[in-house]
Amino acid sequence: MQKKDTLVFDLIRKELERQRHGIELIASENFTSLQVMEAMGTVPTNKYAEGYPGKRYYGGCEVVDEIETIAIERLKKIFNASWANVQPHSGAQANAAVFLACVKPGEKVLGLDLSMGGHLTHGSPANFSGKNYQALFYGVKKETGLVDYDQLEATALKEKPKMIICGASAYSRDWDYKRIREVADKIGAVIMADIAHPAGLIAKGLLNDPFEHCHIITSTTHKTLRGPRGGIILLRHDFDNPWGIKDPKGNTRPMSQLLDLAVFPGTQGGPLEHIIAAKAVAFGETLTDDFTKYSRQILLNAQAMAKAFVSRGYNLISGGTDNHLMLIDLRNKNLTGKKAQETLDKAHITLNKNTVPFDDKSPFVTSGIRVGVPAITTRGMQEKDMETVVAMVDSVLMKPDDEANIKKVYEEVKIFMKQFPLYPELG
Ligand code: DSN
Repeated sequence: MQKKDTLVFDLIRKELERQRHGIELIASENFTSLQVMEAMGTVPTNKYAEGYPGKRYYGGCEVVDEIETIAIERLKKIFNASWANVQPHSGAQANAAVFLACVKPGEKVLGLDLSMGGHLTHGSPANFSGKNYQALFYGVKKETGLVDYDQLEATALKEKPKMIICGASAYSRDWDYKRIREVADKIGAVIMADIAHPAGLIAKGLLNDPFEHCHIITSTTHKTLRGPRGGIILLRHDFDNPWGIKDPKGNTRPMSQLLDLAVFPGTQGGPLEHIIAAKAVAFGETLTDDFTKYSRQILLNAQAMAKAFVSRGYNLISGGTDNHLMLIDLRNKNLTGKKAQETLDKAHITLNKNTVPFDDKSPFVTSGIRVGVPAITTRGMQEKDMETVVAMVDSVLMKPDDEANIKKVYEEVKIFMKQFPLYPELG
């Protein structure tokens, strides 16, 4: 019998304990259900299934065909979509496939600047999207912290990018998708909306619906959607390709076919069918009333948390939040994001440093932190608990060099989190 690899499994156990004891405020993280995790560790991982259900390059795909079809159908139902691809290994892979399908190397794309809350794959020079394409950016307005749609429009009309990208990693407000569509229509651009962060809230109709106005939607599955780590691409309307975009052989095809080809064989080989099985389970959960309640609680918690921070003199970019996260400028507290992250880590409170718009510090230091509530909401926290969490965060940040206080908060966090058990079935 094969000997259990205790070196690795002991560390996995240690990670479970870390997750159990800490307050998780990283806006992009969440805790999947046990059945989602269970599905990830199953035998479809052994199967090669290049292609799509009913059209694979390998034999023996009849069962994974059924699994992938369930994932697709459930996902379409969640978002009232007409087509979905559940194979992207991550959000970055989903975005890469959309770029490959819609833009030729060297052509222009327009996205939200990374330093203003955008994402690496929306044109950052460090990423394929900025290296292979000519990336242009819009930002947020200095006075309001809101997306500068006037700048977006002016840049789009002047530069005529082939694709406009909306969506963000660190933006706490809802989007005006209608306005973006009006701009795109003036120049014949495709719109890709990357809804990785707020997808679960959009699924439940709690934020504006990007599908009404944006041509292509991408997302991850592990943030507010609370599924396994992974990516997806969706269309509500299978555009008959008015842009005349061609496949690699020079044929004009519907957008759904161009995107399928861009995922496989364009950017990926064999799909991760065990992860697709877990996506199917998670999408089943998303369709339940319990998930509706969970998503509403995210919004209530985010509002309560924002209020608690503001009442302690924290400077929230844009003054508040419409979604699951907030971005806090720490300059009035004489702290960098780096110092805040590192100090809170010692107290077992996890979040990430983040640049704030018009930051004067580097992305390694930053002037801000990003705080999100999806994970603590999954743990069962409600509005009243936000006050407790913010009080602990504030206690650490106000005395960042007071090791005794940090230790005291660390102990308080451990006791507090016992009220919100995580995976008790795992012993
Ligand atoms: N890294 C993710 C986040 O934290 O928002 C985005 O991909």
